[in-house]
Amino acid sequence: MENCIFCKIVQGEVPSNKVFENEHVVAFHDISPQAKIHILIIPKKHIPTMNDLETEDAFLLGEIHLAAGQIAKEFGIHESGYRLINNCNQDAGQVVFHIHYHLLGGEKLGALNG
Ligand code: IU
Repeated sequence: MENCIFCKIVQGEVPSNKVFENEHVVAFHDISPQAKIHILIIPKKHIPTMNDLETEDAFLLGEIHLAAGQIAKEFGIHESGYRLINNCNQDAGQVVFHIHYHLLGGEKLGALNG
């Protein structure tokens, strides 16, 4: 998609600090980390939000989870623990409308309910 920053990262038109890539998925360090380890995992396909997923895209969620597990292992946090979060639309704080999952870890994370 023409004006999507994450599509540009996928295409290599915008630089990123990539930690994982395969046929369907790319992962890179978040530019504004909210935890010691904060990595974004995205499908290469442009899908704006979770609401826009089609049945044919379902396997991408599996790819993202598999990538998350592999990345967590590489960063040595698969045993200590980590969080995988998707923000969908404004109330959740989504600002980039190319579906992405935040992998957060490397420290004790706060409870979701505060
Ligand atoms: P959100 O779920 O849409 O709120 O998350 C967007 C994230 O993308 C946010 O954590 C930003 O720091 C991050 N990000 C990035 O890593 N690189 C970019 O070029 C842009 C945003 I724009």
